Amino acid sequence: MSAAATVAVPTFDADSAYAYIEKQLAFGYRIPGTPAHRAAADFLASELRRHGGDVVVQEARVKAYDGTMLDIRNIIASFSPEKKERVLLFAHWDSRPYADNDADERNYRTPIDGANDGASGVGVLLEIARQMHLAEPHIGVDIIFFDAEDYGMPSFIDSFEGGDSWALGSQYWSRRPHNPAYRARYGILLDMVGGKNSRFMREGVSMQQAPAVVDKVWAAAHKLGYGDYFVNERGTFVTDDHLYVGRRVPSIDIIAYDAEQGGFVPQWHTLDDTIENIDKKTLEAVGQTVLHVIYNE
Ligand code: AHN
Ligand code: ZN
Repeated sequence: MSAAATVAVPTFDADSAYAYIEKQLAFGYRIPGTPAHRAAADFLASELRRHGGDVVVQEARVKAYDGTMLDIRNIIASFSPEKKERVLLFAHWDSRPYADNDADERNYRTPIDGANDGASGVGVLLEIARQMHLAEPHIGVDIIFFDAEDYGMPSFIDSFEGGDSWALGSQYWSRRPHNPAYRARYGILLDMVGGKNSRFMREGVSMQQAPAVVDKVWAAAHKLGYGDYFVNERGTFVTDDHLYVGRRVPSIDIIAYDAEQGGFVPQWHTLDDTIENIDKKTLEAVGQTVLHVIYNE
């Protein structure tokens, strides 16, 4: 792309992304099979449509780790569907029914708000959709909100199984994509992109599947002054939606990981994963970085 032909990169509005997180939480827990889950799905689909996306809602029944059948919805929006060259952006929109990492074990079976774990990635992507409607990038973009990422086997169950009990929506999509011929240059997953003091490391599966995309995204972040967030250190391997999407589209995961803590963000799968622990500066670092990457394609 010549310099003259590039589109100016829009300015990411973190207040807008934050408001989208609040809006999702206001529906209640986005647990598959519940009325709050259905209402939230309807909102997400209509919001993507309002921002100019061609929206398809992929409905399916999948089996959870405990045999429960879950009615799930993957929400898929295509922007400039006529364009052949495309990038895929995705996040999970469901919220976890268990606070199984809470300090108090009496909370293990209580659902979490999922302000960071779920709503943050969706909030950033809805704001990106809004920006794309105001000024179209050169490349075609698809946004998928995957369901049932976070219904994985709880840690209070003593079992060696459960490794494939996460990311049920993206597992389904990777077997049966909404369009059998679907392709994109690469995919970027946003997971837990709104926490305070968040650090994004070069995650292991991403480095195996699409190291050049990790380089591109991390370089963009450093160029924009977000080098404190996007650290150039190798992270662990995370079983997340990008692993399954990666069977069709080489994909990376922008996911907060605290190497010193030896885990994800401190609020991960606890009752503290609330709006109070969302930091607009983190949303901005991720949102502006992804916009930069998209508008430079
Ligand atoms: C596992 O704990 C195996 N995967 C974590 C993926 C995840 C859960 N992302 C958000 N919530
Ligand atoms: Zn989770």
